[in-house]
Amino acid sequence: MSQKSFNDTFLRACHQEPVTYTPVWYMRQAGRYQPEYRAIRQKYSFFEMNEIPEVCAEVTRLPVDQLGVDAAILFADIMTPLKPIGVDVDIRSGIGPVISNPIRHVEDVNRLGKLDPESDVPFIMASIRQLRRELTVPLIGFGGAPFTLASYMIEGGPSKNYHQTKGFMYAQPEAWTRLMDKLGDLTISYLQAQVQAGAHAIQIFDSWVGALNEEDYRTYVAPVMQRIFAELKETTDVPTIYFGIGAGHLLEEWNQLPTDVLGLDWRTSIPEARGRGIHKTLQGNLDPSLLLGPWEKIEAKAKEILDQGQAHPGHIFNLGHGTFPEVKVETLQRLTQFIHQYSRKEG
Ligand code: 1CP
Repeated sequence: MSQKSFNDTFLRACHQEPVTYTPVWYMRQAGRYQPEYRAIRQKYSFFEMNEIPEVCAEVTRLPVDQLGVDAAILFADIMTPLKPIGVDVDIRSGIGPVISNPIRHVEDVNRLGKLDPESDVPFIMASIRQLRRELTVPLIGFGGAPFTLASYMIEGGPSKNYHQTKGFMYAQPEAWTRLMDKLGDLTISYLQAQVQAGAHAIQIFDSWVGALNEEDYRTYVAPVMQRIFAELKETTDVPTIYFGIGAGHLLEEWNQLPTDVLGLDWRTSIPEARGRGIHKTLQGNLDPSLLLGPWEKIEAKAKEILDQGQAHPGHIFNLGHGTFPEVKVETLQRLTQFIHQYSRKEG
């Protein structure tokens, strides 16, 4: 079918190897801004789309075919592996994950089961195997980090301030550690299974960990993240990416973790991160809201980010957070073309 050769530019950038242009993909590149996604979503619930490998693979491929991005990200959610361990989660349109049995006490933590990826989420493995055969760009597998998963499990849904999550962490530190350990085990086995099935890289989303200060991050979260990345390094040979929002103050902490790539949101510039001694590959960091602005402003900012990224080996262009329903497909198409063309000329 596909005669195109495999494009490994994204993987080369992860490893800080020379590239002929700056690779790009977009967080939430499969989603409601695409008419094709909306049409499929009308027929299925989120988890049905996720659990039928043909549909999952189709939605994963959509942005690669439509935008020309340099990597695909598996269509799933960070909540996907939590259902089989006893978390009653639903994804509601316009809201996100909603959990009917939130964690309140240590007994709720003890009740959580253990994930066996091959038997509990076989559809994820099947989707990855299918995509591995079809794609000509790398496939990114992913999972949520323990803090961010715990925030949904404790709050019962999206939150603005994470009071309940942090309250649980401060008030019940032993139960918190047990929860981090369980979610750490789950994350390791889930991500190892994705790599075994064929994922070329792994991104761990710690979207909400920026709610913690440095000291609390070090005490309550860094140990589990250290264990996850160290085990993945030891047992797999794929690059890993760590990403969070509003977490610029944690960069020095993140830099000590055995991960290859750090994702920046738009609040921390690439020169600032480099100036603070971050030498890993950086991924980011165009403010997704700018995609609603005039093309001239998008182009000027993209140029600036590309120039900053090329000043040091290892840059992957991305948004500072996920794209969203109001963004136009044409804007992302034009941006992708521009990134490829401009960075090639410069490079
Ligand atoms: O192309 C892709 O990126 C699709 C795969 C993907 C990924 C990587 C989805 C599908 N979700 C995610 C990760 C995810 N899910 C994160 C980490 C990245 C981020 O910060 O955005 C988080 C925090 C979630 C939780 C979640 N699921 C939210 C956010 C809620 C909040 O707290 O603000 C939402 C809205 C969802 C639902 C969801 N997941 C994915 C899609 C396309 C959607 C929209 C679902 C729909 O069609 O109704």
